[in-house]
Formats: sequence, C-alpha cells, structure tokens
Amino acid sequence: MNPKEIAAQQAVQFIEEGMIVGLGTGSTAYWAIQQIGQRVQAGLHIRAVASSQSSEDLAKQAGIPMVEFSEITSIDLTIDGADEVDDQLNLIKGGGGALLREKIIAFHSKRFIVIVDESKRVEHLGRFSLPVEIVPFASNLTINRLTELDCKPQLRLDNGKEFVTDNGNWIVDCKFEKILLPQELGAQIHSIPGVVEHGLFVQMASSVVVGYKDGSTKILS
Ligand code: ABF
Repeated sequence: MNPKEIAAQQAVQFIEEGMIVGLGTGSTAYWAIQQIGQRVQAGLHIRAVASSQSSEDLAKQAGIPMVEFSEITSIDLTIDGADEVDDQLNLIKGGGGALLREKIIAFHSKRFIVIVDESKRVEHLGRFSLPVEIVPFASNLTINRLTELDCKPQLRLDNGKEFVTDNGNWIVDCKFEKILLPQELGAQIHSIPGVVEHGLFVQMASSVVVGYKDGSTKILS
C-alpha cells in the first residue's frame, strides 16, 4: 500500500453507522472514497456529500449513497487531503482547485480528518503556492492587490486557458516566502473584493493522519 492509501485506510475507521460523511478531493481522498465504498458494500449505512463533481462521480461509482445539501444541517465527519500541514495542523489546500467547496464542507463538519503522506508536512506553510479563488470580473485588479501582500501570484491555466472551478471562478496560485501568520494573512486576502476564498485552513483540522513509506501511520491532533 502507498502512504496515501494507508492514511486513508486509518481515517476511514473513524466512520460510524448512520453518519453523514464529507468526501474530499484529490489523490489521497480518492483512496478514502474507495475504502468507504468497500465498507458500504460490507453493510455500513452512511450518506455522503462531496466537495467536487469528480469526487461525487467517484463516490457514486463506489456505491456510496449521496445526500442533497438541502436535506442536512451538518456533517458528522469529513475526510480530505491537503497540500501542506504544519505542526499546528494548519493547512494549505486547493491544489486540486476545489478549495471553496472543501472549506464549506470542513466548516460544517463536527470532525475534520486530514489525510496526507509524509511529504506534506512542513515547519511553516508556504513552500506550496497558496491557491486563491477569485471571480473572473476585473481579475487583473484583484491579482494586483494580491501582489501587495508580498507574494508572486500566478493565474492558474489549464491547456492554455483559465482553469475554471466547479463554481465558475478562477484560481490564482500565490507564492509566498514563509507564511508565519496564517490567520492574519487569511484575513488580509479575504479583505480584497473579488476574492471568493483562499486555501489557508487555520485551526480547522481535528486531526491529521500521516502515512509513511514504511507502512506506518501517525495521528496528529
Ligand atoms: C485536495 O486535494 C486539495 O485541497 C489538495 O489540494 C489536494 C491534495 O492532493 P493529493 O491528495 O492529491 O496530494 O484535498
């Protein structure tokens, strides 16, 4: 098993009968969806919501019953990946472009378990460019303001055209040096009109399951 699969396997054990489960996006969350599917086939009754169209499609293929957001008031447990995790369990997410839906789901989850392989652990956030979702309108003005926060912003492209999120927005990947004050930086980014959401998840994770190459896992909480 690869480290992502091992971390996913460990996290899926926390799912209990009757839960509403949030499904993340990305190659680590993929393994969680597969393993939740196996538990459902083995008789576990849960209902799920997904943070992206691609994860919803995967979940349906795996036989996981989905529920409409209009039918729920909260989510019991969400399992999702991350691009970076620091020692305080702060995260950068959004490399897959689903950060807005991922943050909405994480916010409404009683428990938010993050699954990563060891390569995602960092002392300080910022090695990975911070994804920021912006509306296309006047995007150059929004991007100029992001530059003033001491980062190098780059509009994400997909086959030479703007990458479009599930919400019809664009993503700007912002390269910072070190992000030492993620809460403060997040507030500054939010204060720019045109920004929809950013990929800093500060003090949102309940725990992080790290998978290692030697087959072991460690739970940080
Ligand atoms: C999602 O998938 C994102 O927030 C994050 O960008 C990415 C993690 O990627 P992977 O699990 O494929 O390494 O959870």
